[in-house]
Amino acid sequence: MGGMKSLSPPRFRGRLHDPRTATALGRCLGAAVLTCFVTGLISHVLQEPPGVLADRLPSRPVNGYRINQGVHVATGIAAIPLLLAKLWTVYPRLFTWPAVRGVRHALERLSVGVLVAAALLQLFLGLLNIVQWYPWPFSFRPVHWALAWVLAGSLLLHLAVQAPRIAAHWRRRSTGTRQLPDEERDEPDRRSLLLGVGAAVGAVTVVTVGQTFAPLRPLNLLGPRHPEHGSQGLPVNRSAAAARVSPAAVRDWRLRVAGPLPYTLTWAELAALPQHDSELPIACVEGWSAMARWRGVRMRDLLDRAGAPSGATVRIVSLQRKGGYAVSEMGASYARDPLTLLALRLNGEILNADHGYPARVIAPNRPGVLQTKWVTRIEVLT
Ligand SMILES: Nc1nc2c(c(=O)[nH]1)N[C@H]1C(S)=C(S)[C@@H](COP(=O)(O)O)O[C@H]1N2
Ligand SMILES: [Mo]
Repeated sequence: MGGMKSLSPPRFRGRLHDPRTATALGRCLGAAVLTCFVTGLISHVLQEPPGVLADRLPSRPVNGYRINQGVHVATGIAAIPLLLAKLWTVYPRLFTWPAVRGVRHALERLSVGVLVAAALLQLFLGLLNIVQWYPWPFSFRPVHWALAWVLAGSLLLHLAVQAPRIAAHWRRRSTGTRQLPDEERDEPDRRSLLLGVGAAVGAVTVVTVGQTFAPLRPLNLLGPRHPEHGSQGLPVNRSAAAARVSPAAVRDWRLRVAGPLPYTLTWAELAALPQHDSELPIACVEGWSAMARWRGVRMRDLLDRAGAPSGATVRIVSLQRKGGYAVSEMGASYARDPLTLLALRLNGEILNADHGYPARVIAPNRPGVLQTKWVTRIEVLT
Protein backbone atom coordinates (compact mmCIF):
# COMPACT_ATOMS: atom_id res chain seq x y z
CA MET A 1 0.00 0.00 0.00
CA GLY A 2 3.07 2.18 -0.19
CA GLY A 3 2.59 5.43 -2.04
CA MET A 4 -1.04 5.82 -1.04
CA LYS A 5 -2.18 8.89 0.74
CA SER A 6 -2.64 8.35 4.45
CA LEU A 7 -6.37 9.13 4.19
CA SER A 8 -7.16 6.50 1.61
CA PRO A 9 -9.23 3.59 2.86
CA PRO A 10 -7.39 0.50 4.04
CA ARG A 11 -7.25 -2.44 1.66
CA PHE A 12 -7.97 -5.90 2.87
CA ARG A 13 -6.89 -8.87 0.86
CA GLY A 14 -6.85 -11.60 3.48
CA ARG A 15 -9.00 -14.64 3.01
CA LEU A 16 -10.56 -14.02 6.38
CA HIS A 17 -12.38 -11.03 4.97
CA ASP A 18 -13.50 -12.62 1.72
CA PRO A 19 -17.01 -13.61 0.67
CA ARG A 20 -16.41 -17.31 1.25
CA THR A 21 -15.59 -16.71 4.92
CA ALA A 22 -18.52 -14.34 5.23
CA THR A 23 -20.81 -16.97 3.69
CA ALA A 24 -19.50 -19.78 5.89
CA LEU A 25 -20.07 -17.73 9.04
CA GLY A 26 -23.34 -16.37 7.69
CA ARG A 27 -24.70 -19.89 7.30
CA CYS A 28 -24.06 -20.70 10.96
CA LEU A 29 -25.30 -17.32 12.11
CA GLY A 30 -28.38 -17.70 9.91
CA ALA A 31 -29.18 -21.08 11.43
CA ALA A 32 -28.83 -19.67 14.95
CA VAL A 33 -30.93 -16.60 14.15
CA LEU A 34 -33.65 -18.63 12.44
CA THR A 35 -33.88 -21.04 15.38
CA CYS A 36 -33.90 -18.15 17.81
CA PHE A 37 -36.61 -16.39 15.81
CA VAL A 38 -38.91 -19.41 15.55
CA THR A 39 -38.53 -20.34 19.22
CA GLY A 40 -39.11 -16.68 20.06
CA LEU A 41 -42.41 -16.73 18.15
CA ILE A 42 -43.50 -19.88 19.96
CA SER A 43 -42.49 -18.40 23.29
CA HIS A 44 -44.44 -15.24 22.54
CA VAL A 45 -47.59 -17.14 21.58
CA LEU A 46 -47.41 -19.28 24.72
CA GLN A 47 -47.00 -16.23 26.93
CA GLU A 48 -49.48 -13.98 25.18
CA PRO A 49 -51.77 -16.07 22.99
CA PRO A 50 -53.76 -14.22 20.35
CA GLY A 51 -57.50 -14.41 21.12
CA VAL A 52 -58.39 -17.37 18.93
CA LEU A 53 -55.64 -19.51 20.43
CA ALA A 54 -56.15 -18.53 24.06
CA ASP A 55 -58.20 -21.61 24.98
CA ARG A 56 -56.53 -24.00 22.56
CA LEU A 57 -52.84 -23.89 23.36
CA PRO A 58 -51.45 -27.39 23.86
CA SER A 59 -50.66 -28.31 27.45
CA ARG A 60 -48.37 -31.07 26.20
CA PRO A 61 -45.56 -31.90 26.08
CA VAL A 62 -45.18 -30.77 29.68
CA ASN A 63 -41.60 -29.72 28.91
CA GLY A 64 -42.46 -28.00 25.65
CA TYR A 65 -42.04 -24.44 26.81
CA ARG A 66 -39.01 -25.43 28.81
CA ILE A 67 -37.21 -26.91 25.81
CA ASN A 68 -38.34 -24.14 23.49
CA GLN A 69 -37.15 -21.39 25.81
CA GLY A 70 -33.91 -23.21 26.57
CA VAL A 71 -33.19 -23.41 22.84
CA HIS A 72 -34.20 -19.77 22.35
CA VAL A 73 -31.79 -18.51 24.98
CA ALA A 74 -29.00 -20.92 23.98
CA THR A 75 -29.17 -19.98 20.28
CA GLY A 76 -29.31 -16.31 21.21
CA ILE A 77 -26.16 -16.68 23.27
CA ALA A 78 -24.48 -18.73 20.53
CA ALA A 79 -25.36 -16.04 18.01
CA ILE A 80 -23.24 -13.48 19.86
CA PRO A 81 -19.79 -14.85 18.96
CA LEU A 82 -21.09 -15.74 15.49
CA LEU A 83 -22.35 -12.21 14.90
CA LEU A 84 -19.15 -10.63 16.18
CA ALA A 85 -17.08 -12.89 13.92
CA LYS A 86 -19.31 -12.15 10.94
CA LEU A 87 -19.06 -8.41 11.51
CA TRP A 88 -15.29 -8.67 11.84
CA THR A 89 -15.15 -10.57 8.57
CA VAL A 90 -17.12 -8.00 6.61
CA TYR A 91 -16.11 -4.79 8.37
CA PRO A 92 -13.64 -3.82 5.62
CA ARG A 93 -16.70 -3.23 3.46
CA LEU A 94 -17.47 -0.27 5.69
CA PHE A 95 -14.62 1.44 3.89
CA THR A 96 -16.04 0.83 0.43
CA TRP A 97 -15.05 3.70 -1.78
CA PRO A 98 -16.81 5.72 -3.06
CA ALA A 99 -19.04 5.39 -0.02
CA VAL A 100 -22.19 5.77 -2.04
CA ARG A 101 -22.48 4.94 -5.71
CA GLY A 102 -26.09 5.87 -6.24
CA VAL A 103 -29.55 5.49 -4.80
CA ARG A 104 -29.62 1.72 -4.95
CA HIS A 105 -26.24 1.39 -3.33
CA ALA A 106 -27.20 3.92 -0.64
CA LEU A 107 -30.34 1.94 0.17
CA GLU A 108 -28.37 -1.27 0.32
CA ARG A 109 -25.91 0.21 2.76
CA LEU A 110 -28.70 1.69 4.82
CA SER A 111 -30.43 -1.67 5.04
CA VAL A 112 -27.22 -3.31 6.21
CA GLY A 113 -26.91 -0.58 8.83
CA VAL A 114 -30.42 -1.33 10.07
CA LEU A 115 -29.68 -5.06 10.07
CA VAL A 116 -26.48 -4.69 12.06
CA ALA A 117 -28.00 -2.26 14.55
CA ALA A 118 -31.10 -4.41 15.08
CA ALA A 119 -29.04 -7.58 15.47
CA LEU A 120 -26.63 -6.05 17.99
CA LEU A 121 -29.40 -4.43 19.98
CA GLN A 122 -31.56 -7.56 19.95
CA LEU A 123 -28.82 -9.82 21.25
CA PHE A 124 -27.68 -7.26 23.80
CA LEU A 125 -31.20 -6.71 25.16
CA GLY A 126 -31.76 -10.45 25.29
CA LEU A 127 -28.52 -10.96 27.16
CA LEU A 128 -29.36 -8.29 29.73
CA ASN A 129 -32.79 -9.83 30.16
CA ILE A 130 -31.24 -13.22 30.88
CA VAL A 131 -29.29 -11.68 33.75
CA GLN A 132 -32.42 -9.80 34.88
CA TRP A 133 -30.86 -6.41 34.45
CA TYR A 134 -33.23 -3.80 33.07
CA PRO A 135 -31.30 -0.54 32.87
CA TRP A 136 -33.63 0.91 30.24
CA PRO A 137 -36.86 2.85 30.69
CA PHE A 138 -38.98 0.74 28.32
CA SER A 139 -40.43 -2.68 28.95
CA PHE A 140 -38.42 -5.47 27.44
CA ARG A 141 -40.90 -7.69 25.68
CA PRO A 142 -42.61 -5.30 23.24
CA VAL A 143 -39.23 -3.95 22.18
CA HIS A 144 -37.70 -7.41 21.79
CA TRP A 145 -40.76 -8.46 19.81
CA ALA A 146 -40.71 -5.44 17.50
CA LEU A 147 -36.96 -5.71 16.96
CA ALA A 148 -37.38 -9.36 15.99
CA TRP A 149 -39.51 -8.27 13.04
CA VAL A 150 -37.17 -5.44 12.07
CA LEU A 151 -34.36 -7.98 12.17
CA ALA A 152 -36.32 -10.56 10.15
CA GLY A 153 -37.23 -7.99 7.49
CA SER A 154 -33.78 -6.51 7.12
CA LEU A 155 -32.22 -9.98 7.11
CA LEU A 156 -34.50 -11.16 4.30
CA LEU A 157 -33.62 -8.04 2.33
CA HIS A 158 -29.94 -8.65 2.96
CA LEU A 159 -30.22 -12.27 1.83
CA ALA A 160 -32.05 -11.20 -1.31
CA VAL A 161 -29.45 -8.57 -2.18
CA GLN A 162 -26.59 -10.94 -1.46
CA ALA A 163 -28.21 -14.03 -2.99
CA PRO A 164 -25.85 -14.32 -5.99
CA ARG A 165 -22.78 -14.06 -3.78
CA ILE A 166 -24.14 -16.46 -1.21
CA ALA A 167 -24.89 -18.96 -3.96
CA ALA A 168 -21.42 -18.55 -5.43
CA HIS A 169 -19.71 -19.09 -2.10
CA TRP A 170 -22.06 -21.59 -0.52
CA ARG A 171 -19.68 -24.48 -1.04
CA ARG A 172 -16.07 -24.71 -0.04
CA ARG A 173 -14.90 -24.23 -3.61
CA SER A 174 -16.06 -20.84 -4.65
CA THR A 175 -17.38 -20.62 -8.16
CA GLY A 176 -17.44 -17.71 -10.51
CA THR A 177 -14.76 -15.74 -8.71
CA ARG A 178 -11.18 -15.09 -9.48
CA GLN A 179 -9.17 -17.85 -7.82
CA LEU A 180 -6.14 -16.40 -6.16
CA PRO A 181 -3.01 -18.46 -6.72
CA ASP A 182 -2.43 -18.71 -3.00
CA GLU A 183 -5.93 -19.99 -2.34
CA GLU A 184 -4.75 -23.42 -1.26
CA ARG A 185 -2.11 -22.05 1.04
CA ASP A 186 -4.48 -19.64 2.74
CA GLU A 187 -7.22 -22.15 3.26
CA PRO A 188 -5.93 -23.15 6.73
CA ASP A 189 -6.39 -19.54 7.93
CA ARG A 190 -10.05 -19.74 7.24
CA ARG A 191 -10.32 -23.13 8.80
CA SER A 192 -8.58 -21.81 11.94
CA LEU A 193 -10.95 -18.87 12.14
CA LEU A 194 -14.02 -21.06 11.74
CA LEU A 195 -12.66 -23.53 14.28
CA GLY A 196 -11.96 -20.70 16.70
CA VAL A 197 -15.46 -19.30 16.30
CA GLY A 198 -16.88 -22.79 16.67
CA ALA A 199 -14.90 -23.23 19.89
CA ALA A 200 -16.20 -19.89 21.18
CA VAL A 201 -19.78 -20.91 20.41
CA GLY A 202 -19.24 -24.25 22.11
CA ALA A 203 -17.68 -22.59 25.14
CA VAL A 204 -20.41 -20.00 25.72
CA THR A 205 -23.04 -22.69 25.24
CA VAL A 206 -21.45 -25.19 27.58
CA VAL A 207 -21.00 -22.71 30.43
CA THR A 208 -24.59 -21.43 30.25
CA VAL A 209 -26.88 -24.20 29.04
CA GLY A 210 -26.59 -26.07 32.37
CA GLN A 211 -29.09 -23.61 33.78
CA THR A 212 -31.77 -25.59 31.98
CA PHE A 213 -30.09 -28.74 30.63
CA ALA A 214 -29.47 -30.97 33.63
CA PRO A 215 -26.61 -33.11 32.26
CA LEU A 216 -24.43 -30.00 31.84
CA ARG A 217 -25.33 -28.55 35.21
CA PRO A 218 -21.82 -28.99 36.68
CA LEU A 219 -20.43 -26.81 33.87
CA ASN A 220 -22.92 -23.99 34.41
CA LEU A 221 -20.39 -21.29 35.24
CA LEU A 222 -21.90 -18.25 33.53
CA GLY A 223 -25.58 -19.12 33.48
CA PRO A 224 -27.14 -16.56 35.82
CA ARG A 225 -29.25 -19.22 37.57
CA HIS A 226 -28.30 -22.51 39.06
CA PRO A 227 -31.48 -24.61 39.03
CA GLU A 228 -30.71 -26.24 42.36
CA HIS A 229 -29.81 -23.09 44.25
CA GLY A 230 -32.78 -21.69 46.05
CA SER A 231 -35.10 -22.67 48.83
CA GLN A 232 -36.94 -25.99 48.60
CA GLY A 233 -34.70 -27.01 45.73
CA LEU A 234 -35.87 -24.35 43.30
CA PRO A 235 -34.62 -20.87 42.38
CA VAL A 236 -36.76 -17.90 43.37
CA ASN A 237 -37.34 -15.31 40.73
CA ARG A 238 -39.12 -12.78 42.88
CA SER A 239 -39.26 -13.18 46.63
CA ALA A 240 -42.33 -12.41 48.72
CA ALA A 241 -40.56 -9.37 50.10
CA ALA A 242 -39.70 -8.09 46.62
CA ALA A 243 -43.31 -8.61 45.54
CA ARG A 244 -44.47 -6.86 48.74
CA VAL A 245 -46.61 -9.73 49.84
CA SER A 246 -46.91 -8.87 53.50
CA PRO A 247 -47.14 -11.40 56.33
CA ALA A 248 -50.37 -9.67 57.37
CA ALA A 249 -51.95 -10.28 53.98
CA VAL A 250 -50.87 -13.91 54.17
CA ARG A 251 -52.33 -14.29 57.66
CA ASP A 252 -55.75 -13.05 56.53
CA TRP A 253 -55.58 -15.09 53.35
CA ARG A 254 -58.60 -16.87 51.87
CA LEU A 255 -59.02 -18.42 48.47
CA ARG A 256 -61.97 -16.85 46.71
CA VAL A 257 -63.37 -18.52 43.62
CA ALA A 258 -65.70 -16.31 41.62
CA GLY A 259 -68.03 -18.09 39.21
CA PRO A 260 -71.64 -19.15 38.85
CA LEU A 261 -71.37 -20.75 42.35
CA PRO A 262 -68.82 -18.60 44.16
CA TYR A 263 -67.13 -19.83 47.35
CA THR A 264 -64.32 -19.07 49.75
CA LEU A 265 -61.89 -21.52 51.37
CA THR A 266 -59.31 -21.35 54.13
CA TRP A 267 -55.95 -23.02 53.67
CA ALA A 268 -57.05 -25.92 55.88
CA GLU A 269 -60.22 -26.42 53.84
CA LEU A 270 -58.19 -26.38 50.64
CA ALA A 271 -55.75 -28.89 52.10
CA ALA A 272 -58.69 -31.14 53.03
CA LEU A 273 -59.85 -31.40 49.39
CA PRO A 274 -58.52 -34.29 47.25
CA GLN A 275 -54.81 -33.65 46.66
CA HIS A 276 -52.92 -34.62 43.52
CA ASP A 277 -49.27 -34.79 42.53
CA SER A 278 -47.73 -33.30 39.39
CA GLU A 279 -44.13 -33.47 38.33
CA LEU A 280 -43.74 -30.25 36.37
CA PRO A 281 -41.00 -27.77 35.56
CA ILE A 282 -40.76 -24.10 36.32
CA ALA A 283 -39.34 -22.75 33.08
CA CYS A 284 -38.47 -19.09 33.24
CA VAL A 285 -38.42 -16.89 30.15
CA GLU A 286 -34.88 -16.01 31.17
CA GLY A 287 -33.76 -19.47 30.19
CA TRP A 288 -33.36 -21.31 33.47
CA SER A 289 -35.63 -24.17 34.37
CA ALA A 290 -35.99 -26.86 36.97
CA MET A 291 -38.22 -29.83 37.57
CA ALA A 292 -40.16 -30.04 40.81
CA ARG A 293 -42.78 -32.16 42.53
CA TRP A 294 -45.96 -30.27 43.26
CA ARG A 295 -48.95 -31.29 45.33
CA GLY A 296 -52.27 -29.54 45.60
CA VAL A 297 -55.82 -29.30 44.32
CA ARG A 298 -56.63 -29.73 40.66
CA MET A 299 -57.66 -26.50 39.02
CA ARG A 300 -60.48 -28.28 37.23
CA ASP A 301 -61.89 -29.56 40.55
CA LEU A 302 -61.95 -26.00 41.88
CA LEU A 303 -63.66 -24.81 38.70
CA ASP A 304 -66.23 -27.61 38.68
CA ARG A 305 -67.12 -26.74 42.26
CA ALA A 306 -67.74 -23.15 41.14
CA GLY A 307 -70.01 -24.38 38.36
CA ALA A 308 -67.69 -23.10 35.64
CA PRO A 309 -68.49 -24.12 32.07
CA SER A 310 -65.86 -26.50 30.69
CA GLY A 311 -64.62 -24.03 28.08
CA ALA A 312 -64.14 -21.14 30.50
CA THR A 313 -60.98 -19.08 30.71
CA VAL A 314 -59.93 -18.16 34.24
CA ARG A 315 -58.20 -15.18 35.73
CA ILE A 316 -55.77 -15.81 38.55
CA VAL A 317 -55.16 -12.98 40.99
CA SER A 318 -52.23 -12.81 43.40
CA LEU A 319 -51.91 -11.19 46.81
CA GLN A 320 -49.21 -9.17 45.11
CA ARG A 321 -50.63 -5.77 44.24
CA LYS A 322 -48.26 -4.35 41.68
CA GLY A 323 -46.24 -5.75 38.85
CA GLY A 324 -46.93 -7.46 35.57
CA TYR A 325 -47.23 -10.93 37.08
CA ALA A 326 -49.72 -10.16 39.83
CA VAL A 327 -52.54 -11.35 37.55
CA SER A 328 -52.55 -14.00 34.85
CA GLU A 329 -55.10 -15.61 32.59
CA MET A 330 -55.36 -19.30 31.92
CA GLY A 331 -57.09 -20.75 28.89
CA ALA A 332 -59.39 -23.75 29.12
CA SER A 333 -56.81 -26.21 27.76
CA TYR A 334 -54.58 -25.53 30.76
CA ALA A 335 -57.32 -25.03 33.33
CA ARG A 336 -58.88 -28.41 32.46
CA ASP A 337 -55.62 -30.34 32.33
CA PRO A 338 -55.43 -32.96 35.11
CA LEU A 339 -51.83 -31.91 35.83
CA THR A 340 -52.71 -28.27 36.45
CA LEU A 341 -52.79 -27.59 40.17
CA LEU A 342 -53.35 -24.91 42.67
CA ALA A 343 -50.30 -26.17 44.51
CA LEU A 344 -49.88 -26.12 48.28
CA ARG A 345 -46.71 -28.17 48.45
CA LEU A 346 -43.39 -28.24 46.67
CA ASN A 347 -40.92 -31.13 46.80
CA GLY A 348 -42.70 -32.60 49.81
CA GLU A 349 -42.89 -29.42 51.89
CA ILE A 350 -45.54 -26.78 52.33
CA LEU A 351 -44.71 -23.94 49.93
CA ASN A 352 -42.55 -21.35 51.60
CA ALA A 353 -43.30 -17.64 51.31
CA ASP A 354 -40.97 -17.12 48.35
CA HIS A 355 -42.45 -19.96 46.32
CA GLY A 356 -45.96 -18.61 46.71
CA TYR A 357 -47.44 -19.69 50.07
CA PRO A 358 -50.39 -20.04 50.67
CA ALA A 359 -51.04 -21.32 47.12
CA ARG A 360 -49.69 -21.02 43.63
CA VAL A 361 -50.48 -22.11 40.12
CA ILE A 362 -48.51 -24.78 38.33
CA ALA A 363 -49.48 -25.91 34.83
CA PRO A 364 -47.73 -27.93 32.11
CA ASN A 365 -46.08 -26.36 29.05
CA ARG A 366 -46.34 -22.78 30.33
CA PRO A 367 -43.93 -19.90 30.79
CA GLY A 368 -42.74 -19.41 34.38
CA VAL A 369 -44.17 -15.89 34.42
CA LEU A 370 -47.68 -17.35 34.24
CA GLN A 371 -47.17 -19.74 37.17
CA THR A 372 -48.68 -17.19 39.52
CA LYS A 373 -47.63 -17.22 43.18
CA TRP A 374 -49.60 -16.14 46.27
CA VAL A 375 -52.92 -16.86 44.52
CA THR A 376 -55.87 -15.43 46.41
CA ARG A 377 -58.62 -15.29 43.79
CA ILE A 378 -59.71 -17.36 40.83
CA GLU A 379 -62.27 -15.76 38.54
CA VAL A 380 -64.22 -17.70 35.98
CA LEU A 381 -64.44 -15.64 32.80
CA THR A 382 -66.93 -16.64 30.18
N1 LIG B 1 -47.38 -13.23 41.83
C1 LIG B 1 -46.26 -13.52 41.15
N2 LIG B 1 -46.10 -14.75 40.65
C2 LIG B 1 -44.98 -15.07 39.95
C3 LIG B 1 -43.97 -14.12 39.74
C4 LIG B 1 -44.15 -12.83 40.27
O1 LIG B 1 -43.32 -11.94 40.12
N3 LIG B 1 -45.31 -12.56 40.97
N4 LIG B 1 -42.83 -14.47 39.02
C5 LIG B 1 -43.03 -15.53 38.03
C6 LIG B 1 -41.81 -15.96 37.40
S1 LIG B 1 -41.10 -14.86 36.34
C7 LIG B 1 -41.30 -17.22 37.55
S2 LIG B 1 -40.03 -17.78 36.61
C8 LIG B 1 -41.87 -18.14 38.54
C9 LIG B 1 -40.76 -18.59 39.46
O2 LIG B 1 -41.26 -19.36 40.50
P1 LIG B 1 -40.35 -19.70 41.75
O3 LIG B 1 -39.87 -18.38 42.30
O4 LIG B 1 -41.19 -20.48 42.71
O5 LIG B 1 -39.21 -20.51 41.23
O6 LIG B 1 -42.88 -17.53 39.32
C10 LIG B 1 -43.77 -16.73 38.61
N5 LIG B 1 -44.85 -16.33 39.46
MO1 LIG C 1 -39.55 -16.01 35.12
